Amino acid sequence: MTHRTINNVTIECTLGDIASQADMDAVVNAANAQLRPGGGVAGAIHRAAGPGLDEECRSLAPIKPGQAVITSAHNLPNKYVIHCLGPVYGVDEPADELLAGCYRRALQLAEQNGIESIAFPAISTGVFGYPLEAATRIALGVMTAAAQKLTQLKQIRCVLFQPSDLAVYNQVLDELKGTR
Ligand code: AR6
Repeated sequence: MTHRTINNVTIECTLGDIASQADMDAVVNAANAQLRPGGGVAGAIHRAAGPGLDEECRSLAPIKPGQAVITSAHNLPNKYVIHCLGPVYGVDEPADELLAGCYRRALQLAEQNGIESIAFPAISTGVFGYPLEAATRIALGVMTAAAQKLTQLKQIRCVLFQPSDLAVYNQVLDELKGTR
């Protein structure tokens, strides 16, 4: 697993299913505005969490691109789910700022809730069509910058679904090592 450590915060990249990260306090959902079960990450998270999650989400919806909300994790093996609405590429603008906002807000919610470990999927890079490499630079850029100031979070895991996506994450994380 490729990783780097900044200010005692480990950022790591791995292949896997976001709904099977049993050792993480929190997992992040690539949500839709209504916070309903959908395909991809949202489908996997809601399937594993059970109907209680859908019920809890109803009162928190709708959310806007760039926003994030936190719920309990129900039947998932975690304590919390942080639901982020990424931008639909080519529709929600400025896409880069909205995507960065998702990652920043999720990290802020984690800090406020005493979360020590969190797993992120590659938000917006599936159904929402954000090009993976550009999205990766934003995700890892926010994480590496935020790591300098985190006090609660100790472990940030990027969970990729495809080996080719993991290779891009690893390469960008490697490049960032040279810049800080
Ligand atoms: N674990 C980790 N990564 C996954 C998983 C999984 N189980 N499944 C897919 N991915 P997406 P978005 C990867 O479409 O683009 C939903 O229907 C996938 O390969 O889940 O933000 C919602 O309801 C891709 O790289 O999220 C929304 O309507 C990345 O996760 C909409 O899709 C994100 O893919 C959100 O679209």
